[in-house]
Amino acid sequence: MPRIPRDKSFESTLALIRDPYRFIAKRCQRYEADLFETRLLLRRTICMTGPDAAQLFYDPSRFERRGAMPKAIQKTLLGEGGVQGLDGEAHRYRKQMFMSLMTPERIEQLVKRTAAEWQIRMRRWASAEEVVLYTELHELLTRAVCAWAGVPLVEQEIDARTREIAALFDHAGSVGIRHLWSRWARKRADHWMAQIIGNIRSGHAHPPEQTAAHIISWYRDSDGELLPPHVAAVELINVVRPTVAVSVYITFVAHALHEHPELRERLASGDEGYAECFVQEVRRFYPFFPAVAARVIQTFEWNGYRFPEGRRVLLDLYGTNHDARAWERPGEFDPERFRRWDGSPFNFVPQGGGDHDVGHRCPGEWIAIGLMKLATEFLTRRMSYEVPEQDLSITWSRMPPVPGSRFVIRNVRAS
Ligand code: HEM
Ligand code: MYR
Repeated sequence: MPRIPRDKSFESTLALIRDPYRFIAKRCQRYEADLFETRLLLRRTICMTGPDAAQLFYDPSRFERRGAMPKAIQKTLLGEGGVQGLDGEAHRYRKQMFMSLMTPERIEQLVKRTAAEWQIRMRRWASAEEVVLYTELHELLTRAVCAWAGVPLVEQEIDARTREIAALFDHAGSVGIRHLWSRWARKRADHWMAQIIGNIRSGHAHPPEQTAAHIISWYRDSDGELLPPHVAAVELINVVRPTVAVSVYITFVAHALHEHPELRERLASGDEGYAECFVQEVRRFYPFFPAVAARVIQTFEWNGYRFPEGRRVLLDLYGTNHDARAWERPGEFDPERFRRWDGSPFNFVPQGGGDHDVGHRCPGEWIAIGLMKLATEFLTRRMSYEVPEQDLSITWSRMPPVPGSRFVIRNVRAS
């Protein structure tokens, strides 16, 4: 039986933190295998990359999520008690709640609401000396998604709420003070959302029926009970937070347009098919969510390798999106490749892979794509701007790895 290659170092957590997006693929190349074993956060962990590994990882009979995510990520980014840590029937039941929010009509309404916020902010940007796009997008998206989701925002609180939501994804994957700020933001955000759920349940607030706030407040779980208030809060944040995190992808849209100005004309012509290919290539090309974690349910063999019960397994998302077995010239930014893409749920996994309903694949993909296309339209057709000299390099050790300058623009004009 072949043995899973073992990484030489005793504990690899530091190496992973230093280079979270390339850590797994680099070592797999070194060991000439799809997988290797190491110790991460003091636990033996099998790290895997590529489409075959993704297909294995997304077989729900092999892996469970219970207890797989590091506590530090649950105490910040994800929260505790949410859909991400559920398995089997309980997961499928809860997942339906999220999937029911993602109808084309509802997504169209979110896109429209977001377009209105772009219009308002664009006017403000026109009179500003310089605009930091990434941070501006946090507030723009917070306003849009809260309105859409039925989450009330008091005007005086918007700045603080925006910062809290952004801290959940912008500072979760860091160490030191930034990480502590993310933990504090999680406490504040959970408390805030639990209050909103309480107001709805007590009849003091009545968001429209189709909104996430209404649906989550009144959702009956697989046991027939309403979700405990803190769990409902975590799930409502699971809609708001990642929508604001689309600011990362939109910043990458702006980055890609800057790096490849020759694409602008084609995008500005309103070619829908090409815009779709462009945003898909942004999601493939840029690093964002590094890896997903699970645990082996019962010992099994795969390609002769032994996966023992309880072992933690990480699937490399960035590396899979750049795997040369699935992608020609993976390091080149080329939207056209999506005209030839085979549509496999295992080779293109920026937001996870496999099946949306049965597995843990992100239910927010259509929102991300919709908001990225809208941003492309604004940045190519509905406004003009200049990109001054700045540090646009991607900091590979940062999660998420937004450009150093956070993308500054100036001389913004509506067009
Ligand atoms: C799950 C990435 C946007 C809601 C996930 C997963 C990833 C991911 C990697 C885990 C997949 C897995 O465990 O196998 C992203 C990225 C986004 C994004 C990079 C871009 C900003 C969204 C949006 C929403 C959303 C807009 C909702 C409005 C969720 C939820 C889950 C999830 C609820 C848990 C699903 C489950 O456990 O079954 N996302 N996501 N995400 N995402 Fe997203
Ligand atoms: C969201 O769910 O809010 C959208 C994506 C946020 C990505 C933040 C990236 C840093 C988190 C590190 C996760 C490490 C998992 C092993």
